Amino acid sequence: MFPLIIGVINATPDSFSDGGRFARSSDAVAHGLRLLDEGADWLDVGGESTRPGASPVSAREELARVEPVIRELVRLRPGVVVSVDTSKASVAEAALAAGATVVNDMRAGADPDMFPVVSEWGASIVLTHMRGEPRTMQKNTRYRDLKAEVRDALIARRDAALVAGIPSHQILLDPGLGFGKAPKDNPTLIRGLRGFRTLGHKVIVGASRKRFVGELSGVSDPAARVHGSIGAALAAVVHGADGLRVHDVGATVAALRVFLACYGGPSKRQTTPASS
Ligand code: HH2
Repeated sequence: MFPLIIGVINATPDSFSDGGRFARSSDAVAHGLRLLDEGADWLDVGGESTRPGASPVSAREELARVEPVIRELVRLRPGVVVSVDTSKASVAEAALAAGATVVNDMRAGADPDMFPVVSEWGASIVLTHMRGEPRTMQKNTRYRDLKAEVRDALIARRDAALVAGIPSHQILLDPGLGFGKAPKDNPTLIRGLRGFRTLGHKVIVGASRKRFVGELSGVSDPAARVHGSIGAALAAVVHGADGLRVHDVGATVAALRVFLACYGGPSKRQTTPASS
């Protein structure tokens, strides 16, 4: 199945892979339009970097970065699926009011107001596994049983989201590559994606430009990790990913078209997450 392609827009000054390139909202919007034209099904707009060691930003600052970008993208491309990459319920709520329909929450509802906001707005949510906080998450990357622990943590957050009234089909799961994981853990999680799918939700994955891709491919500049990122993306699709969060949309879509035609299997497109 052709996966959902989620194009990344980092409206931040400090993201690890493209920090500062789209800090001006007009640049972020132009980038988003380009990603749609290249084949993105959905755009993920973030205003706070979650790279290891990143410092938190205030809700006010985060919102000032993402809201105008979301509003303008929705105005220019009515019906576009936009997620807001945030862990703050207040930012999520304002982004939903601006036209986003999905919340991509790396902290999986740690803010006690997050699930109620998502439920009230009838939005979808991506629940990602992250151990600890971006500033410290790479300090303890030891797991007794990596796949089981990630799965159990996702089940716990999924159950909490269901209790808060978010419908099951509006919950997506993500094992959180690079978030509190040792380099060797990321390929293991990609190989284990089918195990997460058995939980009954779409599973998305973000390998794009990450450090483990750089280490495996020997490319230190994150922006030059496109080839390695595509390698991870193709493996993720083979192992059952429903969606790929990527920076290099055009290159990934082209690689997938060829790969899926040659590899075989259905090439039907995935459907984007619903909002009620
Ligand atoms: N990775 C990043 C940010 N958001 N969301 C999901 N669901 N899954 C991911 O793997 C994921 C994510 C980190 O990448 P990026 O946005 O490029 O960098 P930064 O956090 O420095 O802005």
